[in-house]
Amino acid sequence: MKTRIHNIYKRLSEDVDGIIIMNSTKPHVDMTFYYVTGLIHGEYEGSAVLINPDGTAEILTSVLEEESACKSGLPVTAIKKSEEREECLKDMLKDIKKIGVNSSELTYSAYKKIKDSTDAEIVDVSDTISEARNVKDQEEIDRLKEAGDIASRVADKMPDVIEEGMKEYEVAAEISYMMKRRGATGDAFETISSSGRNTAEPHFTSSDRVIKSGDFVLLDFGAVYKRYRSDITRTFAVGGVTGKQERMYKTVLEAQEAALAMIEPGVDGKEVHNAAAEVIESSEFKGKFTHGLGHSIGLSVHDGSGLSPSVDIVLEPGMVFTVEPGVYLPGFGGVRIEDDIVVTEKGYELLTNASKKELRSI
Ligand SMILES: [Mn+2]
Repeated sequence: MKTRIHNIYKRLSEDVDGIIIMNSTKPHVDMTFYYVTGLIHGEYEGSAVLINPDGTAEILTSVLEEESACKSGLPVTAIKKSEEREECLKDMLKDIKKIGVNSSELTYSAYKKIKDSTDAEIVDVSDTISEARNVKDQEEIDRLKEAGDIASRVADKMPDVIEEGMKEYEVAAEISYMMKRRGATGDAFETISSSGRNTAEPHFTSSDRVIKSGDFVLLDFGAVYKRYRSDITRTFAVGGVTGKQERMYKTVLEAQEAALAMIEPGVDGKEVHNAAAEVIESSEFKGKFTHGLGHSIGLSVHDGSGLSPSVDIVLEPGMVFTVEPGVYLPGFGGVRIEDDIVVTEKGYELLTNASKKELRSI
């Protein structure tokens, strides 16, 4: 993991003597902890890792997770009683004059613990950490591919699973079970399993609504594989496809294709969003694409960046994003098609590959 630590340090705009990643209680566990240690198993609540400019690192954790933490190959200090934590932290930080923290994931109470343990100047290096994490290495890409593959295989099975009369939450439960049967350790986020008019709400999650003929069914879900996440959306029609449903689907698919065609190193992320937005804006569904085109994804489902009019980013090989245009008609329904991609030297590669050419009828 030395390379990852060097990647963070080489992107810093001001020098620091160390960077401390400090976790609180779940969900306030900084995924950067896993990024720099390479660990997969363990919760690491209340744990910390200090990373140094020379690429070395040391872990502070509880006895409970000592054995797991040692798998990183890094030096581990295990705390037996919580009273020891402050002394251990003081000792860890004793030679440091200027220390970096990841403010976007650090709770205020963890910040106070750091402040009470050192006289060092504390600086925020969260932008640098986010930039470093945005460019994935091969091991990360391999895991993202597996996470994408698990979700894609489940997406392709869904038309056989969904039946009229099922409730939205039953479909969500099937997805979760099917992903786990294929090697996922969990859902990448709370599954969106919406039907009928609920599909017009982009972040609906799921309800007890019964799926019936004439509905759209919109499924947005992802798998976790070795801590890395996928995110895919497919939309289906129930009991045949109407002309309007077909036109919505075609427009969204065309928007996604226009965006994908833009993706290569050196391109501004806003242009990728705009390519999709232009297709929708020049259609009968003008004004109905109401969110950014995509977000970066990795150890977190929203990994710190995105393809949207409000984010400044120039694409580099190794960046991973979702590409997810949608059209939402309140009271009628919505269509979204989402895939994950990795930017390559020449363009992009899809990490999800479920079929999408046609609006499939269930
Ligand atoms: Mn997404």
